[in-house]
Amino acid sequence: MLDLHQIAAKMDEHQQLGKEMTKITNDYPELSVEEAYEIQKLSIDRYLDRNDPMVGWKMGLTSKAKQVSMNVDEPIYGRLTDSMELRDPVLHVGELIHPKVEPEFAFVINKELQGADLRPRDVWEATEGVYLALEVIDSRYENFKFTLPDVIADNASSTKFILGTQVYAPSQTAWNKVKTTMLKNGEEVQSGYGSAVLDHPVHSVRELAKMISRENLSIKPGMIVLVGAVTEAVSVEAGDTLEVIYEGLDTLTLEMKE
Ligand code: 0L1
Ligand code: MG
Repeated sequence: MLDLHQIAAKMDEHQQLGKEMTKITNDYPELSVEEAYEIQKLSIDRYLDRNDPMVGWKMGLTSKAKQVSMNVDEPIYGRLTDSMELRDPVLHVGELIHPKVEPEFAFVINKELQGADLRPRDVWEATEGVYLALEVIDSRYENFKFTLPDVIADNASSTKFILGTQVYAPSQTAWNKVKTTMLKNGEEVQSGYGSAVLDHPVHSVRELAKMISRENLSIKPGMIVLVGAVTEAVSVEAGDTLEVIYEGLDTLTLEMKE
């Protein structure tokens, strides 16, 4: 019998230990998206019980290419907690399974955002600032292979993230036009524009508010929203250095260590 609490406990254990597991849908092929979001919530409740509070949300599958590859027509969301935020730009890969890094933007929200029909200006009015950000994703499933309910239950592969030092005024930049280039050990590996995120990152925050409103949830003041990847994610291992150039703004660097 499907026991969401039991699956959430297992998910949490594998996330904490950085330990691979087989897909939930191998045992429960009928697992629904709604049940998967419940598993996600129950597993994150366990973080909260360990005094690891929620600091924000992340959006995933925000590029058309990723949606097509997973045969879905809407993004997914995950929950970010304090322990996921790196304090220094160093990633210890020994604690992880098969980490990948992707460039993102993070919106910091200072006014509650709720509902299914927000306008871009509602989001801008509630955005205190925008940070450049890197997200580390590390699916708990073997070979990074999963179905939609699996990845939702695994908190949208959330693992770690880091924000740049500088905060930008939301109106300073056309965030959809920011060119982002990722160098791994000095070699260009990916590049893209902010428009890869649902045409404009602001739409990602609107979409998040819409999706969580189905559970009567809202984006609370003080929350961070990682809006989604600007380029494909890049696999990393100990000894690698990633530099991500956000043209006209700044460069973020991440060092991979054992
Ligand atoms: O942050 C992301 O876009 C990841 C969403 C989950 C899919 C994946 O792990 O590639
Ligand atoms: Mg991401």
